[in-house]
Amino acid sequence: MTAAIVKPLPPELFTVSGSNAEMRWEAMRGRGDLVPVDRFFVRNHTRTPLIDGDAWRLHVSGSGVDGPASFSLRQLRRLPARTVLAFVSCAGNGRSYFTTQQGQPVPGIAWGLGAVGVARWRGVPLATVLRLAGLRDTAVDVMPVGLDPDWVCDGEDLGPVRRPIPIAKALDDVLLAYEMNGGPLPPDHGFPARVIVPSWVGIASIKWVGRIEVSGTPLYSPWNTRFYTVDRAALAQQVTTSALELADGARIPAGGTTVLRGRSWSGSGGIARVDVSTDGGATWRRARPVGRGGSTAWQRWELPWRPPAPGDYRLLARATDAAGTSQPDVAPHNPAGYQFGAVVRHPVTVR
Ligand SMILES: Nc1nc2c(c(=O)[nH]1)N[C@H]1C(S)=C(S)[C@@H](COP(=O)(O)O)O[C@H]1N2
Ligand SMILES: [Mo]
Repeated sequence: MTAAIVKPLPPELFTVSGSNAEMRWEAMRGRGDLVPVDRFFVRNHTRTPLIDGDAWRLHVSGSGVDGPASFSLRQLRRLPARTVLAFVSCAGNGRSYFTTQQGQPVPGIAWGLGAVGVARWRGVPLATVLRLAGLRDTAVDVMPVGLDPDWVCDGEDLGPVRRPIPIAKALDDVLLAYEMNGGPLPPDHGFPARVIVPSWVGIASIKWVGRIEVSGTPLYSPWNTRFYTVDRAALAQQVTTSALELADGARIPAGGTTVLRGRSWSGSGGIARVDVSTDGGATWRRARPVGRGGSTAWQRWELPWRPPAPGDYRLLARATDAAGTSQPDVAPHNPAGYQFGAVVRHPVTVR
């Protein structure tokens, strides 16, 4: 039996939990916008399938297209390509803070803030493929279906991982990606092709797509009815989140100036500003933006800090999105612990 994740998972880059691997934030310290494949987080419901790209075909069918149509990888590569810099961020990212910061136990993978990554994705706009399959103007939902093994949950076979996207979003900025950071999509991230749904929760970005159902009536799967929902509504845009490029409990040298670095991202149109507190939230200073940001990626930022004395500190970063909404102090509780978007109190030790 092969491992659930194919690529190496060195402990200095990842925290592994079953078939999932979280990026350690210190692994991005001082780096550019892109998370290299060797440290990009992996969320697998089951395991990474090894797919033969030459034999693979993408099938598009359903009542929302004239089709059926099918495409080989070579055919997709010959279509006009587009590139997008976008985060993939699990809806459960930050889940452990419901417990550690808010005293609310929640089930599921106890992610820190490392179930997120930004990559440069290249591929065909999903709109192009849908139109080539004869998209009808009655289409309402588009559901990519993964080729990974069926997911069995508490003894119940829920079928392949799949989740519908409303037609308006599918035609807007969704990409059928076959490249990541300039190379072919790696097996763990969806080879030969995955969907990238910019700004949305990670589950929308289905990996290893083999089939796309296009329907004139609303589509349902356990992933938009039972999981990745809050109050029965399917999660869509990811919440605004900030993370420091530091380990939990990182040691910061006393007696000098340290540059604090971090990143913030938002599913609602990018980051307008980031404020940082080094005194537990009493006072705030505006961080300096670094690099280009962009509405579907993240904004890097930095702030010099001279700790006044040795001791334990809590570092807080609060981002404000393009609409002027700032991260709250408390994330709204929900039973599955999705979308922890509150300001995280990051412990460090100065000595
Ligand atoms: N086919 C398939 N697609 C999938 C998943 C999966 O298990 N199977 N996991 C989803 C979830 S929950 C997330 S957060 C992202 C993670 O993408 P990554 O592993 O490339 O980081 O993929 C999504 N797409
Ligand atoms: Mo996820």
